[in-house]
Amino acid sequence: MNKTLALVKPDGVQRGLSGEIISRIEKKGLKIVGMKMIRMDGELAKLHYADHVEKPFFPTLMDFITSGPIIALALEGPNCVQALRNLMGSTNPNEATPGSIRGDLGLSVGNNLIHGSDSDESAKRELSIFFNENELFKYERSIDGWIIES
Ligand code: D4T
Repeated sequence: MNKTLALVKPDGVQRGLSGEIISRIEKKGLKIVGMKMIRMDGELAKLHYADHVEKPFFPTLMDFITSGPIIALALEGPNCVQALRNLMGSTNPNEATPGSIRGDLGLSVGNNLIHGSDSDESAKRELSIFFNENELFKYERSIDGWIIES
């Protein structure tokens, strides 16, 4: 089964929205197979956002993402990368569809509450940054038959 990485960003934790965000992920049917609270440092931020290091917004992004604790989630489910991206909504909350996390809860691109891997390849790379293999759980949920077509 495919996996993806979600991060509740510092604004989500500070605003007391971690529960709301994680609840939406759980209600969708995605299975949490790893979860931890950490504070990213500059080195981790550069590794995670390697594609953005040269972008003009990177210094602001770096300050923001290292400004407080985040919650990292390893998620599993069919097409979980796309499922999570749909739940999140567009990068800019002002363009995100109502009903999505960013569309409902955010107002600015620099404070957009949640990260989700954008491809299976990125998910693999990013999960290995935040989780060791032994921190990822394998377990069955009795409700899986009601969520996942066999
Ligand atoms: P992440 O990577 O955080 O899930 O967001 P997205 O995948 O939706 O968007 P992204 O990689 O293009 O941007 C990463 C991160 O940078 C912030 N950002 C982005 C910003 O502060 N200003 C900007 O102009 C852009 C494009 C928001 C998300």
